[in-house]
Amino acid sequence: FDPEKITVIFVLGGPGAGKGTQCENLKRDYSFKHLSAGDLLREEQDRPGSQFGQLIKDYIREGKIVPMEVTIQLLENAMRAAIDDEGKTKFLIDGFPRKVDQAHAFEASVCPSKFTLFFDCSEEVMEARLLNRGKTSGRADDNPESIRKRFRTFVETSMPVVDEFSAQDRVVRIEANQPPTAIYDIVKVRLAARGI
Ligand code: UP5
Ligand code: MG
Repeated sequence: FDPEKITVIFVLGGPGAGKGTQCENLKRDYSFKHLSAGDLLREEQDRPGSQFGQLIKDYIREGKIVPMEVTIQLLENAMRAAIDDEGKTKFLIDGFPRKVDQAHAFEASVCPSKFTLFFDCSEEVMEARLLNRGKTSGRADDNPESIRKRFRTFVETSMPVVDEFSAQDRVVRIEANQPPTAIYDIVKVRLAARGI
């Protein structure tokens, strides 16, 4: 992908921080394409004949990170399919990269990111949101045990990605312990400051 034409913004944050919710707002109001790595993995899991179905299912339930070969291929395919005719496209890559080596691989082999939007939310608040969603979501990982594992993976493995980007001044951090509309108001201001 040509970084002159393609804009990639990573959207990170713990499980239930509100990544998907805010991406939908941005997709509605800006010309972003929203690609959720978790959604792409769940689609691949359910695709008849997928050789990765069982693997993805096991990893998601355990809150573990699916090998990046699978996720990067899914993201790359989805990006190719979503690119506009003239080639200029802005992507929100939601929930990826979740590991430092994934960040390096994606930026080297697919496209460098412009910056990362990081939704910073307390575990207490995220847990309440996920348990509430779990009543109706049907997601195999919205149960107390999987949530605990997801939090652990986030702290141990995914936060280092945010820390590394942060040290390079490539993170826009948003306080996410507040109602969705309040968060979104801040997001808009902070994006404008970055020329979006
Ligand atoms: N909600 C949202 N914002 C709110 C607010 N401000 N106030 C009150 N409620 C709010 O929101 C979660 C819930 O909270 C919803 O009910 C929402 O209405 C409410 P959502 O916007 O969905 O939060 P999000 O951060 O997107 O939470 P999600 O559960 O999707 O986060 P995860 O990061 O856990 O899930 P994801 O789908 O990205 O990944 C799932 C699994 O896939 C991972 O654990 C991993 O096993 C695997 N995976 C990989 O292996 N590799 C990848 O690259 C990506 C995923
Ligand atoms: Mg999500």
